[in-house]
Amino acid sequence: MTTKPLIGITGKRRKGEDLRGNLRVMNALSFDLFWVDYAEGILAAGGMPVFLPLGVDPEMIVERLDGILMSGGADISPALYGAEPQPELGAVEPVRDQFELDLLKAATERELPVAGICRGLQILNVYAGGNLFQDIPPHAVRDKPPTTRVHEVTIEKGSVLEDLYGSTTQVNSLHHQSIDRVGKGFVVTARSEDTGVEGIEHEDLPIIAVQWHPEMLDTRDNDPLFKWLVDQAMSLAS
Ligand SMILES: [Mn+2]
Repeated sequence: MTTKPLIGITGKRRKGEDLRGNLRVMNALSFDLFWVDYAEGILAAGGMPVFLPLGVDPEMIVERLDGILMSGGADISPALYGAEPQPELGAVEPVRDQFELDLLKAATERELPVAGICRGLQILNVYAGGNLFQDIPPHAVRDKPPTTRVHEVTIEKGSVLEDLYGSTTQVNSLHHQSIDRVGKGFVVTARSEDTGVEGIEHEDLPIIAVQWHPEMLDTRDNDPLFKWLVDQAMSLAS
């Protein structure tokens, strides 16, 4: 196949006034922002990254995409999993939350391959009816470079993640939230030493997600998660 599979990548929206170096005349304008490292990981794996602006129609874009990468970012509104906000909750982005839930609805209906990273794992879990711990400080290691592998993850035998990473792997950890109750259809296949959820996969659909950030590690360009997503998407695209 000569055509590369199209992998949609989610981002976030900011006002111009919140962006350094922005012209003041554009303070009231909105900007959609995307991390380059996710796109680089997809490119290295042989895919074609497509940044998804928040205004795009989820059903229409899903018809054109071959896979989706749900990226990291802000905390998810606790109201979406029936919880009250706790004091440690960070700023939430309801427009992004709703866009991503609609995107996942459209993607799962079409059985599109989906990979989730950090917030991406969390929104998949919330989409599936699970909930989150709103603050788990030991995993928010933000005083070291994001390439730093700060804890081990143990991976379930026979899982997709084991196939990709082996039975254990060392990972970075920038998240201050994590999965509490797992959503319907998902199984936990990776955990940290303190038993926190670090990876999930779907029982029937081509969906896997991790709590760490493979796109920030020095192994990014050979990371098996990006390869898995592109390979899955390729079989759909061909
Ligand atoms: Mn962690």
